Amino acid sequence: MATYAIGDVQGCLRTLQRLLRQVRFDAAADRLWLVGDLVNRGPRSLEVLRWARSLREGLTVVLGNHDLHLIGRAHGTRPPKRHDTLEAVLAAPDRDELIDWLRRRPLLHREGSFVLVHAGLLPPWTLEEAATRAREVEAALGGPRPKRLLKALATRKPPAWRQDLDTADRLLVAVQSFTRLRTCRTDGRVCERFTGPPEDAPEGCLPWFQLRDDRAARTTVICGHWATLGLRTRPGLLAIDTGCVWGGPLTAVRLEDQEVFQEPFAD
Ligand SMILES: [Mn+2]
Repeated sequence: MATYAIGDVQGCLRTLQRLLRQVRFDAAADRLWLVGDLVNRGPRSLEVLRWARSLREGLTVVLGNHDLHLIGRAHGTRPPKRHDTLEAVLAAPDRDELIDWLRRRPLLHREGSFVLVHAGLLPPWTLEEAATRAREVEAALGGPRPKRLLKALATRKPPAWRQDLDTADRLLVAVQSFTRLRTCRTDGRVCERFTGPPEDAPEGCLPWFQLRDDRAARTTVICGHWATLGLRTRPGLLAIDTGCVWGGPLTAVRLEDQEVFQEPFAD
């Protein structure tokens, strides 16, 4: 039995299937961890969602910004974006089941010495605080009235993190941190617009993982979201978005020995 962590799939089903063949993935014995952004921009989001849901307990997936965008579109809180490739999902006969399944996925998964998130962990947060912030979002998004949070996400800008934020602002900061974080300032303020490689970051904006010491907590954070960062493995960090949807490879890491597997883009 092995556990494989895989980077941002974004509808690239064929590349994903080839990668699973390459590692000889056995759905009956092995486990998969996905960093989120299952959907959008790529060609086969609907098929990826159906496949993911069919794996049941064998799959752990955390939500990414594109997954949240899809949930928002399905609930009518977000307008389409120019490069969306979500129409097949939104028109599917099983759309409601798929969206309901998706909105009940976690934002953070912690198991053994690993933490799985889509984008990152806000530097001022301990692992315990991050897990608490994630549970709060999951209760709001996975509960009976997700629309309140979805509307806030579509219309309001998250403030800078402070301990004394009210619930609504705490939720916004948490969603932003788990699903969009790349660089931030030493005081934890997120540098929102920057999406390039770390060496091009604006003055004072540093990769979030340089402002934390998860290694000291004997923890390895597994994340995706930052294609221009690319594959970055170092003690305490496995950043595995290698930009499959942009024609790059799709990356898997076997967590037991941290061996890296890559499959060239095939969609
Ligand atoms: Mn993302």
